[in-house]
Amino acid sequence: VQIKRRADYKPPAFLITTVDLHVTLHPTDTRVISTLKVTRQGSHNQPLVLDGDNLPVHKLLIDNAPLAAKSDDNDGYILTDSSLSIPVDKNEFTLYIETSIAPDNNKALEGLYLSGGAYCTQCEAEGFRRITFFLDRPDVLSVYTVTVVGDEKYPMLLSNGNPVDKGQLSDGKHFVKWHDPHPKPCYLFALVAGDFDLLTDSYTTMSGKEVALELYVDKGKKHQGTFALESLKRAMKWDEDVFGLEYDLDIYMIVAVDFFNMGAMENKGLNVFNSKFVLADQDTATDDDFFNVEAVIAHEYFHNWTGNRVTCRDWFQLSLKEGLTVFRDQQFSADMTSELSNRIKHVRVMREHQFSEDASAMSHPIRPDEVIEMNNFYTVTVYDKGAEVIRMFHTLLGVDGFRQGMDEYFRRHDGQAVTCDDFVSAMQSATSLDLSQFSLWYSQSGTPVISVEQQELENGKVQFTLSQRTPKTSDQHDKQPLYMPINIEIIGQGGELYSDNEGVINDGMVILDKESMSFTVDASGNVLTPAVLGNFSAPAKVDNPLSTESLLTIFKHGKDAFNRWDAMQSIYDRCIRELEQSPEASIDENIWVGIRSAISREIDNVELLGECLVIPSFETLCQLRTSVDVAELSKARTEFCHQFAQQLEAALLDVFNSIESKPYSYEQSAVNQRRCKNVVLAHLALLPQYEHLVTEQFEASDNMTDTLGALRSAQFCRKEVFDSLMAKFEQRYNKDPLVLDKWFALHATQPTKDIFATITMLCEHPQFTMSNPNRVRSVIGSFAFYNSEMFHALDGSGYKFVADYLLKLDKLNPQVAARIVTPLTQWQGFASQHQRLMKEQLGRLLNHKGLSKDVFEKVSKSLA
Ligand code: BAL
Ligand code: ZN
Repeated sequence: VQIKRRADYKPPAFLITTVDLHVTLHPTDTRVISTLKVTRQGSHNQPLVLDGDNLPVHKLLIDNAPLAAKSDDNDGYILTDSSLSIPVDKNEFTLYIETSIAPDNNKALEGLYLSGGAYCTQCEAEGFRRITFFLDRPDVLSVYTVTVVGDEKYPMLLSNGNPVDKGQLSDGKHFVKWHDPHPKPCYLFALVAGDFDLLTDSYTTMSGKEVALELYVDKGKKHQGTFALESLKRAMKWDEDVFGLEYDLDIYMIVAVDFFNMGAMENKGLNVFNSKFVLADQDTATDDDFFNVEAVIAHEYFHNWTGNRVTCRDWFQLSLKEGLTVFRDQQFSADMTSELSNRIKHVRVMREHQFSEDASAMSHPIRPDEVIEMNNFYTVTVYDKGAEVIRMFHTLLGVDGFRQGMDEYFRRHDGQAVTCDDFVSAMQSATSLDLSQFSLWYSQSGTPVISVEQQELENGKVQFTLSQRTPKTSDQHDKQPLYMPINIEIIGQGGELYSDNEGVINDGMVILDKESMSFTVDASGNVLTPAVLGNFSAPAKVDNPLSTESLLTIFKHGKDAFNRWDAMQSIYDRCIRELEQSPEASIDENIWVGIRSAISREIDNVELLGECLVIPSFETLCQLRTSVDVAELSKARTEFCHQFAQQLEAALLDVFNSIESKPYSYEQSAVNQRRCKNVVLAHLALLPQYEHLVTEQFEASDNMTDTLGALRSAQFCRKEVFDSLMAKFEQRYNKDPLVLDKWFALHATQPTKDIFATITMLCEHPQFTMSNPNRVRSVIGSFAFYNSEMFHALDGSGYKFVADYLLKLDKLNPQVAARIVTPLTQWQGFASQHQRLMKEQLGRLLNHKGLSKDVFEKVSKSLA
C-alpha cells in the first residue's frame, strides 16, 4: 500500500479544460466515451498519466489518431490496474478514450452503480477513476458536457448543470444532454438514471433570478419530500441573508437514493442524497430526523459556494470545505431551531466521537499529513473539529469580521482550488489579531486539556490560573500551546458576576495562548465559582475541580445556558464515579435536593430541562476516564439511573404531567416539549409502576417521535412489554426499511445475553441486505458503537462477531466496513483485559488476505 503525503503535493503536469462524456447505460456493459481537451502545464516532456481503476481501453485517439498499447516495436500507452500512461509530446491535444464498466456489479457504491432500480454515482473522493480515465484530483477543473443514453426503463436521465438537448434514438433508447458552465473537479460529477416521483418548486434569488427546484424520490414517496424542499428554500434564503451568497445555475436537483455510503453528496447542481436525509413525515420521521433532513439539505446546498465554487487543492485540505460547511450548517440550524439544543447536540458529538478519535491510533489534525485511503478521512476530526476551528474564527473576529473574511475569501478564490492556509490568510485580512499561532489548530492533533486552579491570596483576592496541555497523540508526540478563546464566568454564591483586576477577561472571554496564565479577582470573602469554556468555546477538555455545591451554583446562577447544562453533566459524572468506587454507595441527599429544586425552578423551561435531565452517555463517560472496565462503568451508570428515577420520582412525574400532548407539528416549542417528555418517560420507565405510561404513549402516539420515545423507554420495562411493542412496530412498518432501521438499531443495542441470535435474526429479516449501508449501519454499526456491554463482553464474543462480519462486508463495501471497524480500533481507553481481546481480533483482520486498503489503514495503525 502506498502512503500519500501532504508535503509531496505537486501541481498537475496537465490540465483538462473541457470534458465531453457520452455514457450509454447498461447493467454490465456501460460504455463511457470521454473526449478531453488537454493542455500541458509548463515545459516538461512527461507522459500524461491518468487515473483509472481497473478499466479497459477499447479505443484511444490523440487528435483523431489511434494509439495502441505499448509493445516491443511500438511506443503506445501503458495500462495498469490503477493508471493509464500516454506518451504524448504535444502541448495541447484532444484525447478520445472509450472504456466500459459494470454498474450492476459495483457493490462498493463508488463510481457508477446500479441499485434499487436506479443508476447513480458517487465520485468523492476518488470515485471518478472508476468511471473513466481522468486526472482524478480536485485541482483539475473542467467544463463538462454529458450525454446520458438509457432505455425507457429509465425515463429520467440526469447530470450536472442545465439540460441542453434530449431525444429518442432508433434502438428504443433515449438521451439527455447536459452542460455545466462552471469548471469543476471530477469529484463533483454526477449522473443519475431512473424512474422517480418528482416534486418541483422554484426559488427567486436575491437578484431576481428564477431557479427551478427538483426533488426526485422513489415512486410513492412524494408526500415525504415536501419538508426537504421547504428546507432547501430556507437554506437558499439564509445563505443570501447571512453571507450574501446566491445560487448560480438555472436548476437545482436533489435525488434521494436508498443505497448510499455517505449522508449526501454536493455534486454541482445535482445533489445525491441518502434517502434517510430527504424523506420525512410525521408518521415515519422523528423530530431528530426532521432536524437532520434540514441540516443535511442545507449542508449540501452551502457547499455550492464552500466546496464547489471554491474547492480544495488536494484532499489533505478537506476541512477547508467540510469544517467550513459544517459550521455554516450549524449556524443555519441554530437560526432555524434553537441555539442551545444545537450547541449541545454538536458538543455531544465532539465529546463522544471526536475525543475518542483523538485518543486513538487514527488521531490526525483537521488537515491530515498522511493518508492511505482518503475515504478514511471523512472523519469527526475533519468535519466536526474542523467546524469548531471555524467557530473560533467566528468568535475571535466577530460576526462582521467573519463575514468580511468570508467575502475576501470568495473575492480572492472564486473558481479556484485552494488550501486551508489560503482560508486563514483571507481571514487574517479581516482582523488585527495575529492568526499565526491560531493556525496551529490545522496542524496539531489531539484534545487539549485546560486546567483551572484557584488560590486564595491576601486581601481577599483570589488568583485563578488557567493552563493548557495537549497530551501526545499516536501521530504526534510534541505539542505546542494553542491559541484558545475561553468563555469564562466567575460567579459568587448569590449569583453575582465578578470580573478580574487585570482586565484579561474581555466580554466574558479570555485568550489562553501560553502554557498558563493567571489573573486575580477581589472575592471579598465570597466563594467564587469559575465556569470555564462556556459554549464549548474551544474544542478542549476542562479539568476544573469544582465542588458539587459550586456546580449547583453554576446551574442556578450561570448566565450561559450551556454552562448550566454542562454543570449538571458534571454532577452526574461525579455521582457515577462515586458508584464506580463503591457500588453500594448512596448518592448524597444534598445532590438530590439540588436537582429537585433545579427541576421545580425550571419546570417551564422544557428546553433546558430536556437537556439537563439526560445522563451522559456511556461513550461520553468513557472519554472522561482511562482504562475503562466496561462492566463496572455500565453497572455504575445503570445504578445511578435507578437512583435518579427513585429519588426524583415526584419531580419527574410533575414534569411529565405538566407537558400536554398536542397534535403533532414540527415547530421548536413542540419539539422541546416532546423531547423533555420522552427524556422523563425513559427515567420513569425504570420504575415498574409507570410501565403503563410507556404503553399508553405508544398506543396514543400520532407521530414517530413519541412512538420511538415509548419504544426506547420500553427497553427499561419488563421484557414482555418491550417485546410486544417491538412486534407491533415491526408489523406496522415492515414495508418501510428506513423506519425499520430504527427497530433494527433498538434490537441491536439491547444488552441481552442472546444478542447474537437476535442479530442473526435481524440479518435474515426480509428487509435486511448486506449491500445496503443503512441496514448494515443500523444493525452491525449500532451494535459495535452503542451496545457497549455486549460488544465489550469479556469472553471476546462481541469483538469476534464484529470482526467476522467485517471480513464479509469488506469484500462488498470497504468504505462502510472501515467505518464500522472504528470501535474495535479504539482500544486505548479500555482496561487491559479488553485491550488484549480487541487486539486479538484486529490481528485476525490484519492477517486476512485481500483486506481492503480502507480497513487495512485503520487496523494496521491501531496495531502499530
Ligand atoms: N462531500 C461529502 C459529503 C458532504 O460532506 O457533504
Ligand atoms: Zn460536506
